[in-house]
Amino acid sequence: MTDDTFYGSDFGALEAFDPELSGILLSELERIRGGLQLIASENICSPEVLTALGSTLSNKYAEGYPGRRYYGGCAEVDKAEELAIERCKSLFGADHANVQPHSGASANQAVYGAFLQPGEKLLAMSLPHGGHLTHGTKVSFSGKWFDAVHYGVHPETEDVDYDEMERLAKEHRPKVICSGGSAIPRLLDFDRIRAICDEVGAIMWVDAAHFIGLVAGQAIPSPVPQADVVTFTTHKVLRGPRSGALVCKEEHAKALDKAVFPMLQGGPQMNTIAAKAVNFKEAATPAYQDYAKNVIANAKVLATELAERGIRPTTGGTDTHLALLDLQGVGVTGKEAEARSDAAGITLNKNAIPNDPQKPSIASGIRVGTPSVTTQGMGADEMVTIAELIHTAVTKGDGDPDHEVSREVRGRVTELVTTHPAYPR
Ligand code: DSN
Repeated sequence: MTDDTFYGSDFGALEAFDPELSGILLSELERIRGGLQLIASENICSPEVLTALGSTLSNKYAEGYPGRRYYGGCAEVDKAEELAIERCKSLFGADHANVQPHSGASANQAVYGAFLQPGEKLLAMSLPHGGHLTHGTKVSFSGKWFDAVHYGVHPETEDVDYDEMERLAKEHRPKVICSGGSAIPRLLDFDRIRAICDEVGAIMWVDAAHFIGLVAGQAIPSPVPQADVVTFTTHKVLRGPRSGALVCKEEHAKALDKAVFPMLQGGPQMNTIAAKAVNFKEAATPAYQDYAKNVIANAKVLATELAERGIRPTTGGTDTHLALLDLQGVGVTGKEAEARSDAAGITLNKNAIPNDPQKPSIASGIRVGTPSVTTQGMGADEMVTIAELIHTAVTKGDGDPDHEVSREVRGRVTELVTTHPAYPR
């Protein structure tokens, strides 16, 4: 070991000291490598991001903001956070960025902290129609402490019902209108949402957690010009560390910064902030822009191919990285489909579809996303194969890994991930 050995990525030392835990880390790596990862909210971040995450910046307490900390010794972490902030602002053309939220949920909490008093009104997409727990559901702080009203999707198009959003906005005069969610396959109409917010004097909050990576890669329109505040996670299509961030208009910077710290969080995770800086640099490259476009192209092929096999994408398809699939036509529940896919080496999740007759723990749908398989370099041909494998596993498998269908599909999955490996050796 030389003086310039980098402390923070010595896996051999961990293996020697703690074979039990290092074995789990290796098994998880093999799990990622061994199957198809189709969870729409996951991705395979770079070794460079992992290196920053596993660095000595993890040790540092740095409550406060760069140049205004409550601890000494912050000169280096200040530089890391300043880099992350500048890169984030430049990537999204934003007035202001806060890179301290520990997660998307924390970034969302900051919006409540900055703009709403307990009991005040929020208008957001309903969870069963594709929203998010932190958008005012009763089981979350957001629905317990704030008065949330929800719009949904249009019964015919299954896309966001902007007329309902407008009607409810005029009726309830919410202080904040939230758009975005976890299972919305179509682009949002930011001009229309801005107009509705202006009509009732509401703050326009876009939770862009799912699609911010597509915005970063210039593959879809950005909400930043219209929105007062945009919250997001950094680990989905964006492909950074598991974390959150927000960007906003200058006039809201102070209130949101105060809401993140000291209102909600203590010491920021400086190693994760460093990893976000690396990620923002990666996302500004032409290679990442190609990636973002390919993510969408792949999702469109996957949705079309599944539709041809009788598995119907809600809204008729997708403009983004994900498709929400209605399994009622093939007579399988989301829960069964998730288990059958899992047994065949395909990781995806059951998901409620709009007006789902099943309870959420069973669900009538599945959600599939292409961020990870696109990172692995898969393209249209592989999407056709994946659609065929999902269809086979879901309609002919039984959830038993030893079932003939599970074994056959797993064999084909192995071929795909062997030619397109995650974390190539
Ligand atoms: N759990 C995330 C997702 O899967 O979309 C949202 O928080």
